[in-house]
Amino acid sequence: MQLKNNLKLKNCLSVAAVASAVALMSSPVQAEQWRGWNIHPPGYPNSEALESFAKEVAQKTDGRVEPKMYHNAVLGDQPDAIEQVRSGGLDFANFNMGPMGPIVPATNVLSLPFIFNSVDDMYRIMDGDIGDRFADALEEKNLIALSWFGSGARSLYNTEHPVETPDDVKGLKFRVMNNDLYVQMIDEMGGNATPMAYSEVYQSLKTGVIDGAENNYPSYESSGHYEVAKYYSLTEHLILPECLCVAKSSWEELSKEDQKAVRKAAENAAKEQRQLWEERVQKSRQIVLDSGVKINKVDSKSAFQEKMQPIYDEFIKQHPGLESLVHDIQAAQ
Ligand code: GTR
Repeated sequence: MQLKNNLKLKNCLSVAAVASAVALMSSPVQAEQWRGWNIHPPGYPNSEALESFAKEVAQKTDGRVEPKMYHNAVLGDQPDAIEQVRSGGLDFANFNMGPMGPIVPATNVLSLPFIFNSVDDMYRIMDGDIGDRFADALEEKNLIALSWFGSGARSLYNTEHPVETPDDVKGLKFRVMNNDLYVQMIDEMGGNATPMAYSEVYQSLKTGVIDGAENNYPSYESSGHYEVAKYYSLTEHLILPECLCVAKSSWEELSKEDQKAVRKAAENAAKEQRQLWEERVQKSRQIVLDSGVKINKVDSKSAFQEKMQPIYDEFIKQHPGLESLVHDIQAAQ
């Protein structure tokens, strides 16, 4: 009886083993659930493009990768999110190159004020060999930059008065992104700067902790900063590219074929973002004007540019290895 039961048990076990082996063979490969970070609200050009990226990736990999977007920085502020993507805690994100500087020193070249003459120059240069050099530097820090988004030109805005000359910056306290170069930038203009998370700027402007900040039209508008800081002055001191970046660890889990599909989806997303961007700039400009914002041109851009020379000199002194990158960008315009 005992023997018979043992045999029965053995048979049951082997049937179960075969069944689970069959189930394993026939079940589809486990999909990779990818979490994507974004600082902007739904509907913003970058957010729309990221949603398209997520959709195309799921489609083109036949569901082997299933990206999901988390907008509005709900997964953390930008400097934290950069660390999370670097460590593979998050799988992908759209990052501005400004707060990337402290982690990937080469990207600080992009934060040198007035390094690009126009947004078109920035696109052309980032889409070419020079852009690849930045992508290589990012990869060394575990970030795979698949395409470049635009973020227009950033200008100063404040609660007090129009900025027409660098003298008008004196005595004002500005929020800057997390990067010492920007503290120095405002310093050279004669103001004070404090690095602060994007999510804290609205309240800080409202309560007078800061007098101003700097950003492009779409962010100035979508963040609501224009409701409290009514003077927008067209200094256009920074033209920063942004990346669609994937965590190196997530990237390396993909087959060559899926990598190709994901890269293509990122390139398509960049195309969409750049197009939507142009439309949004016009729309945001109109919204802020309608709300009573005073937009002014500065008297002379070169007056601001000249003030930036010490930043270039010091930067090259501290990073002699990056001098050629600075010169190559300048020579390409
Ligand atoms: C926006 C940019 C964000 C973030 C923000 C900021 O223009 O798209 O990634 O850098 O500015 O000022 O923090």
